[in-house]
Amino acid sequence: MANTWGYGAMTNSMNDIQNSKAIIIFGANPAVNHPVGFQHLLKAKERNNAQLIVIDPRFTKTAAKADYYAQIRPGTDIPFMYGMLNIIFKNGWEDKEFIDARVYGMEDIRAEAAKWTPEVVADVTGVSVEKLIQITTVYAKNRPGTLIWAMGLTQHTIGTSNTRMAPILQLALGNMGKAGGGTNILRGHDNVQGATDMGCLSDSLPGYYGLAEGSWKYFAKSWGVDFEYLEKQFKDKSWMSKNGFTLARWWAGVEGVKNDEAIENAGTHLKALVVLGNGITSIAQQAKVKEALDHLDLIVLADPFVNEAAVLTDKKDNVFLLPAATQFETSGLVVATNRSAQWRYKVVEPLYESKPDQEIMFELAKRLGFYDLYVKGMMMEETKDGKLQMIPGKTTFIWPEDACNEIARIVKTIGLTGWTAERVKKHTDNWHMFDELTLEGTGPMKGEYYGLPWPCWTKTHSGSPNLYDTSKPVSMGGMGFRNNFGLEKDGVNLLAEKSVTVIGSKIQGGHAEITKDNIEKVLGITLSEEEKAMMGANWKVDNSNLIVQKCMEAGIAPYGNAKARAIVWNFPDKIPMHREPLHSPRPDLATKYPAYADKANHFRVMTKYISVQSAKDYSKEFPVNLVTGRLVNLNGAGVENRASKYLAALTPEMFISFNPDLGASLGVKDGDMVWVHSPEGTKIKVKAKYSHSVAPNMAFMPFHFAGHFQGEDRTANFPAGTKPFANGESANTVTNYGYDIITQIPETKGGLCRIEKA
Ligand SMILES: Nc1nc2c(c(=O)[nH]1)N[C@H]1C(S)=C(S)[C@@H](COP(=O)(O)OP(=O)(O)OC[C@H]3O[C@@H](n4cnc5c(=O)[nH]c(N)nc54)[C@H](O)[C@@H]3O)O[C@H]1N2
Ligand SMILES: Nc1nc2c(c(=O)[nH]1)N[C@H]1C(S)=C(S)[C@@H](COP(=O)(O)OP(=O)(O)OC[C@H]3O[C@@H](n4cnc5c(=O)[nH]c(N)nc54)[C@H](O)[C@@H]3O)O[C@H]1N2
Ligand SMILES: [Mo]
Repeated sequence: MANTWGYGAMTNSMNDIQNSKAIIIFGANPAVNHPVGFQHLLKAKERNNAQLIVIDPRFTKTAAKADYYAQIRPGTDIPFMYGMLNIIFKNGWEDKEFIDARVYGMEDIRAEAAKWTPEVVADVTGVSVEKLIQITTVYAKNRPGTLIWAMGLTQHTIGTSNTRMAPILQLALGNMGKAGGGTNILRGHDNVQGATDMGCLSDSLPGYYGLAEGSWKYFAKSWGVDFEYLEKQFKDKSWMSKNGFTLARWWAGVEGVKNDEAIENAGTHLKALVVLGNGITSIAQQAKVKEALDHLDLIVLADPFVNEAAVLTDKKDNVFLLPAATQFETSGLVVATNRSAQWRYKVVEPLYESKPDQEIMFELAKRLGFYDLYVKGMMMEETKDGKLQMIPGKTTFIWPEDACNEIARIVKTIGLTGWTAERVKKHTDNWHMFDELTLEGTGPMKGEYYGLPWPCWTKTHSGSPNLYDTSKPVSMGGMGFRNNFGLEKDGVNLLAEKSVTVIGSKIQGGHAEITKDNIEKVLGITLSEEEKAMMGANWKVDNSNLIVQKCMEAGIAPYGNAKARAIVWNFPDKIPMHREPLHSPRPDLATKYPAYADKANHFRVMTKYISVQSAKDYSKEFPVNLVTGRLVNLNGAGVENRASKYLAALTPEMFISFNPDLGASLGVKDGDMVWVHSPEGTKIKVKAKYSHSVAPNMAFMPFHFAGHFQGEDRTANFPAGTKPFANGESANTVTNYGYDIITQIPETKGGLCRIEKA
């Protein structure tokens, strides 16, 4: 998400969940996918008598530990949450004071919630009236409550709306900005938070700076590179600020791929694919992915294992496997799910001829002729007067320390200024000196929180363990909500009300984000001419750091103190609205809650919604609701683990699990081979596995397998000696078409399929 803070970042921490009185989980299965972190939830139950509530279409291992469980129909979490709000508002259980002082637009939410009576919700979600009332009552009466979500909410055409709805529920209950509360989004891969923060996204520069010209100019300056040089790398200037392709849809940009999905790519096509750290078979629409791979001029796969893209494609020339080193063979800063930094030390030198990723990228930059510019920023520093210079006497860089210091120097939006390599190493080395519950340090680490969770505003700042907590001074991680969307909207104040003062702040109530223009007025200070000369235009692009420094002196967060927005006026749905999945088992509801209008040029690709949904009643031919997800012994595309004899032995074959009742009606026995057909006309051959955890009209598949494609065993394509111990069809060959309207994440949870005995 381009404008994150709340979309993709955990507001509190796994540890802080031990402070919760209630834990509600929408679409996450931490017992399986975050088993180490799950221990904090179990401790919350044991020590705090926390009520654990799980909302999931499957009775998961997490659900097995829950006090309350609701078997929801995939893609109907918005109705479920509106149903909760309906009950909350009807009983006056909302936190009125919090809403009035800190939330914008709750009235519109209240009006929408009024439509979602428990009876309407029961019809749409499949969860009974009694269960909805019971869960809502338990959650509302046990505060603070934390709300956890993961891929069960995001992987839908309405994924973004889902991830807005959940914080709105928390805001209504006053559960934000508190220990034991918050929205705790369980991040996926190791360091995925760091990867997102660094802008591994096609719509933003690092640190969520976006792609506006001002952002490019700030980075050009901070990297010591001419803006004009960067501009020249694009076809014309306008392309600098346009989103690129996404991981989900790059295949549509390859020449020769048959599709009717118009692309907007400056009149050209993609010809080469370089992959560092993606399994490729984890992408939806594998038949399209394969077609694209076959049509590329060049494929480079840098991976410690054989990337199965090479097995999937029929392309014989210009496919290169580069041996990338693993995380154990390199070092650096990684970011945990709660925004904490940790240092990772190298365990062994890179084995054989493998190279760590940065060296592969350096070599590539050398061949492409921009290596000097690529590494220059690591040898620069800010001078006292807010200018930038090459560090005197420095002729080379030390990896990865200088890279971390460069990031700390430049990325101010999320407050990485305090993340110097030296400080982060000190935290990791002294991790035993931090409290498990509060993350606070003792002894030499006193006054800091473990891993300096961002925002870590200055080189001496404590880090911020719980976002939006006004009960702590800013110097110890306190802050209000961010002021990112102006001071008022249609005459309504967007800043926090007078009652919301961050402890120790010189300013009472809400205030704007701080710029060079407003700093004197907002902080009530007078700047010297010298200070004015060195100060950047606003806190995000202020190389002198003077704005942040003045804010710290005044006890305020530089990003302002505003209201959280329940209404996002620049999104297609201003408040979250229910829309049925494109392939819905309830066509009657698809008419009532239709998908979005088709969207041209969505990350450069025409993306279809209503035209797919309204084309026909898919549920007749494809009556089974399909959910995909994870297993504990396998990860992602799965090649890493299937290459381990012992992990592979736990699930030696790809399977589809469904209820014995469905099995009986299909005439399929446990262990039979079946064909799974998709509405796109693709099919996979997998083993049937009975399971009572899945509702009778549903099926579940893991997406960790590859090597087979639509019934064909392609594993002969593995170079000698590299074939994994377990191989099979990728679930993504039959996951249905559908992409989120904002992020373009594929709708891999909640499509339709038909199962037939093979
Ligand atoms: N062992 C293991 N651990 C992993 C991973 C792995 O591959 N293997 N992957 C890592 C990564 S990258 C990630 S992103 C995380 C993901 O972690 P999770 O999000 O926990 O993973 P999933 O199993 O994909 O989905 C979670 C649950 O969402 C449910 N669900 C599906 N549709 C819906 C819906 O519409 N509503 C609701 N309420 N629930 C729904 C599914 O039944 C499933 O139980 O796990 C990380 N941890
Ligand atoms: N149907 C369905 N599809 C899904 C999902 C789902 O729930 N259902 N979940 C989605 C989600 S949330 C995610 S995150 C993706 C995950 O899918 P992928 O991003 O494909 O995840 P991994 O399998 O972890 O892929 C990582 C690849 O990087 C390689 N690798 C490991 N370490 C290194 C390294 O240090 N350097 C380099 N260069 N390579 C390395 C591994 O060998 C592997 O090939 O799948 C997505 N796809
Ligand atoms: Mo993920």
